[in-house]
Amino acid sequence: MKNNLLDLSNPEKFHENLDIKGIDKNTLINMLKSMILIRKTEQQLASSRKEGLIGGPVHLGAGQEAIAVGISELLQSSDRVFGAHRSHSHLLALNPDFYKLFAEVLGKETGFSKGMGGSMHLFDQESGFYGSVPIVSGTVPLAVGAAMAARMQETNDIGVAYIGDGAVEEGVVHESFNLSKVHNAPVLFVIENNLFASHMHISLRQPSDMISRFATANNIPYKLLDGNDVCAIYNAAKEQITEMRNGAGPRLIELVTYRHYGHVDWRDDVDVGVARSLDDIENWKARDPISRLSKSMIINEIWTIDEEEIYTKELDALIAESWNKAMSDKYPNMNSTLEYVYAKSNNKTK
Ligand SMILES: Cc1ncc(C[n+]2csc(CCOP(=O)(O)OP(=O)(O)O)c2C)c(N)n1
Ligand SMILES: [Mg+2]
Repeated sequence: MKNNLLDLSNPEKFHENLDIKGIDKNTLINMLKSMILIRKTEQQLASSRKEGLIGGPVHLGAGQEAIAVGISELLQSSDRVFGAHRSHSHLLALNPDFYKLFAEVLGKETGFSKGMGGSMHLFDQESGFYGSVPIVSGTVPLAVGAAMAARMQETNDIGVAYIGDGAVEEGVVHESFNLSKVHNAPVLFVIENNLFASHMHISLRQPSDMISRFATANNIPYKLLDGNDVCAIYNAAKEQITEMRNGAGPRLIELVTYRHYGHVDWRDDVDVGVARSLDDIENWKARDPISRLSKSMIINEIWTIDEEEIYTKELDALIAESWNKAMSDKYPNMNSTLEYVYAKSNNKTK
C-alpha cells in the first residue's frame, strides 16, 4: 500500500500545541466545551453499555471529536447534515442535548427519534441534522440531493456528508462525487479517515491510504489535514464553506484521526476479534484533540485549568442527572410503532 498520508497517519507525530491565532476567543471556548461534552457523553454511554444498561450496540467516536466540532462551528441550522453509524458527535456538535441522546439510545419516547431509532438512527431537523443510518454510505447521495435542492431553492445552505474511509469503498460514494461535481452541488464531503473499517486496517483494503485521491479524480478541490487539530479543521473548512455559500460546487476535506474505542461498544483493544496495536492506541491518545486545544489555550492565557475544572464538574453532574432521568422515562406506546413509517399526506386520493 502507498502511504500517501505520510506523517499524518503516524501516531507519534502531531503532538505539539495548536496554532490558535486568528480564531476568536469565544469560538475557541465553544469548540473546547463542545468536544469535552461529546467525550463525556460517550464515556457515559460506554460505561452504561458495559454495565448492560443499553440494549443495542453503540459505535463510539471518542478521539474524533475535533472533526464534527470544527465543521459544525461554521454551519447554520438551515444546512443539511448527514451522518452514519458513528454519529453521536455529528449530532451533539449541532445540538448538545445529551439527555435526548441518552433517551434515544435507551429507546425512550423522549429521545431524538422518539425512541424508534437508537444510537444509529438519529434525527434532529431543527438543528439541521437530517439523519444517520447504519447502512454505510447510504446517506451520501442524500446529502448531494439536499445540497442540490438548497441551490435550486436559491438559499446559501450547504449539504454536509460525513464519510468514513471504509464507506468510500461503496460505489454510491463515487457516483455522489461525480454527480455533485457535474451539478455544482454545494456539498462538503467530510472524510473521517480513522484508518480502520471495522477490524480491517486500510492497508488491507485499499492501494493507498489517502482518500482525497478520489477528489482529484473528480476534479473536486480538497484539503488534507490532521483530524485531531480542531483549529486547522476550522480554518480550512471556513474557506471551503465560504466558497460554497458564494456559489462554488462540492468540496472535500480529509481528516486523519483514530478512534479510542474499538469498532463497537466500550472495549479499546479488540476490533471484531482482531487486536489493534496497544502502542498505537496509547500514542493516538497522546495526540488527543481535546488536551491539545486545552493546553494551547492555557498557554495563550485565554483559558485556565480552574475554568476547565468548573466546567467539567458541572457537566459531570448534568450528565449523571440526565442519564438517570432518561433511564426512568417511558418507552413509546406499542401502538405508535407504525405511526412514523409513512409520511402523513394531505393529498387524499379517492
Ligand atoms: C452497506 C454496509 N456494508 C457493511 C456494513 C457493516 N459495517 C458497519 S460499520 C463498517 C465499517 C465502516 O468503516 P468506516 O466507513 O471507515 O467508518 P468507521 O467505523 O471507521 O467510523 C462496516 C463494514 C454496513 N453497516 N453497511
Ligand atoms: Mg474508518
